[in-house]
This record gives sequence, structure tokens and C-alpha cells, in this order.
Amino acid sequence: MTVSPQAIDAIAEVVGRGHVVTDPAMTAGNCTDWTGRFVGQTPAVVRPGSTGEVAAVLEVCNRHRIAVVPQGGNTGLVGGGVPLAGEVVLSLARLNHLGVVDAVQPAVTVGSGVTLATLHSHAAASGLAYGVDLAARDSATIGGTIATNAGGLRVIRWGDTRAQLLGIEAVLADGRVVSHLGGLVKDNTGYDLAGLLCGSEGTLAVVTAARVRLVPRHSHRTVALVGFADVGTAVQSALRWTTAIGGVEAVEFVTGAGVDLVCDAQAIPLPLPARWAAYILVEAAADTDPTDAMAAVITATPGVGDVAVGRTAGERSRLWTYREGHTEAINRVGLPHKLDVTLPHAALAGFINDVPSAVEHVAPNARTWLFGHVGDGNVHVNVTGADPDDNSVDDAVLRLVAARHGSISAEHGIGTAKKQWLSLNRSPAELSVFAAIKSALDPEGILNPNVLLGG
Ligand code: 2HG
Ligand code: ZN
Repeated sequence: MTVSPQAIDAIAEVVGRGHVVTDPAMTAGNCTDWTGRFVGQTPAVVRPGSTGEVAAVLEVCNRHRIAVVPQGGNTGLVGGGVPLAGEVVLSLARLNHLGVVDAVQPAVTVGSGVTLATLHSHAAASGLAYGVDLAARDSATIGGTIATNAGGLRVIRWGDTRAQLLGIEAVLADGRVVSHLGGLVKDNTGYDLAGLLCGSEGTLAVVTAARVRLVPRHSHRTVALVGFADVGTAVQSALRWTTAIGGVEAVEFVTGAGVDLVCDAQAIPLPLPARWAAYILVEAAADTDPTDAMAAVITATPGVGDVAVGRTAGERSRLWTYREGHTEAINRVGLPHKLDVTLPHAALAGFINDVPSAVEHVAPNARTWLFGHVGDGNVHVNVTGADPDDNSVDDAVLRLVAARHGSISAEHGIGTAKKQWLSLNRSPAELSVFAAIKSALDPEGILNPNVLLGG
């Protein structure tokens, strides 16, 4: 896509020349996704410093029909936040204002460029917490997590990002600002714009701020990492623990092969005395120590092997490393195909068992890595050793998911990586509603036009 020098000048007049970066050496990081699988190019990375500047930039882009990719921390994994077709990148990183925490009706308004880690610290300073957490917390932004309706580690306790939203401020494609940040818990005054924009992947509007609910910050927290000799028993036990363990916040699954990989990447020892085929990590938090009640449930579960328990922050983070280290460790093996999927609970163990052979059938030299938020049915299928442009692996896995009544995107979104399979989950009638909403809000089609439905 070519952008005229006049349009770049008009944008620079809004944000200041120093906030329009055109040098390819400087924009390369904005043009490559976290995995390195999706690489594009851009005529400019534009860094507005206020909602008003976002509005003025979009007004220029809409008038000149310039396609725009909104970008937060660039931690997305489906090629939805990078300019694969030469779009202008609209970085929201400078919208990083932190509002005053309301501790009476626990909530706060924050700019879309605030990182998750910063929001966690901000809430903690008022004795509260933000319910969404994920491994990329240091870079992932609130705007990006809203755009993708990010899930993460604590969905079983607090819900996904959409469940945290009490209000939103966003800029439409033509520069109009929609703002509804009052934050009332009950507010039935028409369409739920926050709910609509959440998960819309930057295709309907650019989120500039949000009012999010905050949750209690519990004084006691315990993590257990439990070994199992077989995957099926691990998964069935994990699903039971989501209701049997009081104060449960996270129930995560990793395999023996995945733990070996993390140990190798980080030069750390195995977490338990023996090596197990599968591991479940469970975390519980409460105002009284949850450890004994949690241990009682775990030890009464048939098939449980070794158990390690972490109560201090250091012990807990040591155990989490074996789970959170997966994404980086897998990237060291090779560029992964990432297939983030959910299965109905009854189909979960069978899917985990069957997916490696479905991959092997189409890509005999590929390797399948499985881990994820098993407590809510979400498995991160990662495949290395397949050509980055060869979609046969994606096709095989996503068709298996759909055949078993699962979702082809649990929490990462559709982006560009999965758009050709959207019809596995969405009917023609649903897709026509999506298209109608898109053309009503963005008639010129400038907002992230190549993701979800576009391209
Ligand atoms: C996680 O749960 C993230 O760690 C990344 O969603 C998953 O790397 C992945 O496939
Ligand atoms: Zn995840």
C-alpha cells in the first residue's frame, strides 16, 4: 500500500514529527509478530499521545483511505497486530494513563497502552487485583487484550477480558469518539459497545481507554504441581479440581515432553523427583491458607504421582516457570504453527490424545507440543517442523476441533492466521451479520482490513 507524503505530513502535524517513524530499521519490530512467523512492512508507525490525537489521525487516514493496524504490546500470536499488507501501524503505547482506583466499587479507568503488569501493580497498591493475567503480562497492553478478548491463566475464577469491562472509550474509523466510562454494574441503556468491541481485533474501532472491574487481592496463595503417568487421568483430575478445590484460580496442563523442553531451554532441573507423562499445575487463593484443603483434594485423587507445593512467591514462581516457559522454549525449536483451541470438557482428553497423529498424518516430520488452560478446556496446540507457509497442519487440527464441537480460537483471536477457517465455527448467517457490523462502523474498510473477515 502506498501512502502519499501529503498524508504522512498531515499525520505528523497531529502527533508531531517525532512520533511518526518511517525508517524500516526502526519499524522492523512493529512489523514482525512475537513468533517471527508473520512478517510485514509499513510506511509508518504512528504514536499518538491522546484520544484526541487518535481521532485526528484516523480522520486523516479515513479521508485518504489509508489502512491502519492498531498495535499494543505486539504479543499477539495470530498475525492480527502486524502490517502484513503494508498498513500504517497505529501504536497505542503512549496512551498509558492510570486512573484513580475506586476501592468502594472496585474499578479503575486506564489507557489502552497500559501493560497488564502495570495494571496489576496499580491495583495491588490499593489492595486489589485485576482478574486477567497471562505470561506476556510485561508487554501485553489493556487495549490489545480487549481487542482479542484475552483469556489467560485465571479465566476459571474471574472470566475473560470481556467479563472485566465496565465501560470503554474508542475512536471510530472516521474519527468520532464513543465514550461510556461511567462504570455502572447495571446499565441497560442499549447496545453493549464494550462487549462488541472486545474481541473485534481492531476491525471496528480503536480502543483508547477502558473502565475495568477489580477483584479482591487474597492474602494467601498456594500452587501445586502434580505429576501423572497418563494424560487422560491428568485431564480428568484437572477438570474435577476446578470445582473441588476451594478458591481455585488456575488449572493448567503440560506434558512431560514440554517440561523437558523448558528444563533444557532454561537449564533447570525437573520439577519433581520423577519424570511424569503429564503435569497439572493448580493455584488457589483465599483469605485463609488454602494449602491443606487443596492437598486433601489432590492426595485423594486416584492416579496422582509426585506433588510439589509452592507457598512463598519464590516457590510459586519456580513452579509456574515450567508452565510459563513453554512459549519461549518452543520458539527455540522452530517457528511454530499456533492453534489455540477449546474443546468441550467431555472431548478434551480424547482430543489431546488424538491430535499428534492427526498432525503426523499431514506432516510426518513435524512435532506437536500440547499445553494450556485445561481447566476451561483450552489447549494450545503448537506444531514445529512444518513449513511456516504450509497450512495443512492448521487445516488438520482445526477440522478435528470443529468435528468435536470445539472452538478454533479460544483466546488468541482469528487474526490473519485462522480467517480461512472461520466458517468451521460460524454460519453464513452469522458471518453476514459480522460483515454488516463491519461496514456500518468502518464503511471505508480502513481498520485492520486483513484480519477476521477481510483480505
Ligand atoms: C499461554 O497460555 C499463551 O502461555 C501462549 O496463550 C500460548 O504459546 C502459546 O501457544
Ligand atoms: Zn494461553
